[in-house]
Amino acid sequence: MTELRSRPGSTAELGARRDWLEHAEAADRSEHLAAAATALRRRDLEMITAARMGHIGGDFSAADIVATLYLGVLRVDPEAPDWPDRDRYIQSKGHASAILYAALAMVGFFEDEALDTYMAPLSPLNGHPNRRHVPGVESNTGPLGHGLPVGVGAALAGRLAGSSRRVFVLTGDGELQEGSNWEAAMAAAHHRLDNLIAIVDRNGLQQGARTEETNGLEPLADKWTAFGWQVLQVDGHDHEQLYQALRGTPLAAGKPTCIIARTQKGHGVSFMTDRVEWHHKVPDDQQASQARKELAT
Ligand SMILES: Cc1ncc(C[n+]2csc(CCOP(=O)(O)OP(=O)(O)O)c2C)c(N)n1
Repeated sequence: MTELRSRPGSTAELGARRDWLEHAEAADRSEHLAAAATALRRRDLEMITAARMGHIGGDFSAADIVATLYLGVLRVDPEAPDWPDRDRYIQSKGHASAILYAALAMVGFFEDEALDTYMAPLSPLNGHPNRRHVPGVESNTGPLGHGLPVGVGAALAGRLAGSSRRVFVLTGDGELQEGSNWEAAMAAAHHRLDNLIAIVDRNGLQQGARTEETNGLEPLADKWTAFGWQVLQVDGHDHEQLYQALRGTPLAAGKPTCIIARTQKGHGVSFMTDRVEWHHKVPDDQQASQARKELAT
């Protein structure tokens, strides 16, 4: 198996980008993050088209969140991926691995060309992320409902170690039907984990159906509030809203934060948007070419 190595100079590059974003006008920041998210979607499309496998719908709903986190929010170091005080990003919706890998490559945890091996035999870039094989991956995920419990442990460990690290967990909304999330939510409030931020990719679709038709989640914000969390709702495709919400965490001392990001599955490509079949459908040649055109700007 190929060992993935960081891109030389990526730490300084990412630091400069994060500083630039912090001091930029809101409109410039949004434009920069939007361009990055579109580049991630383009790369993701090529990975999935080449592998003939993947979860493009959930990748595209999360792309703006992932771009904003990696470029503007997370204190991580691509050339020192195990730096103890780094922020932890746990992508609990592990099936959306392609968008995570594309982001890790974009900021330099490994070279872009490794993405061409996505899901190939012996590639470290499996369909579900493996922290032993991929620098920057903080937790193996795939079985839904595990990321938040792991995040609670990481946040508690951070506090015990006296670290200023924050722990961000991205969950799908269908994923919230797993009871383990609610045990974790209860424990996080009990331990007053204000260094823990859950982000819900609220695209309204799961595999094969709408969440509200399968096992309804609403009133979702009230549920998190009742579990003792501070809750914020944002447009999950609005980069400035995402940037301000994510950078503004924790929202309250002594409470974990939940950001409910309203998104669309397949966002960015017209014929995939809010279409349940694009959970894990692979574009044919004509669809891929149409998608490329729509993602060209
Ligand atoms: C415990 C578990 N059950 C079933 C699956 C199969 N599975 C993979 S993705 C998915 C749907 C997830 O829906 P959601 O959390 O809303 O993710 P998104 O729509 O953002 O892709 C399912 C059922 C799984 N990975 N883990």
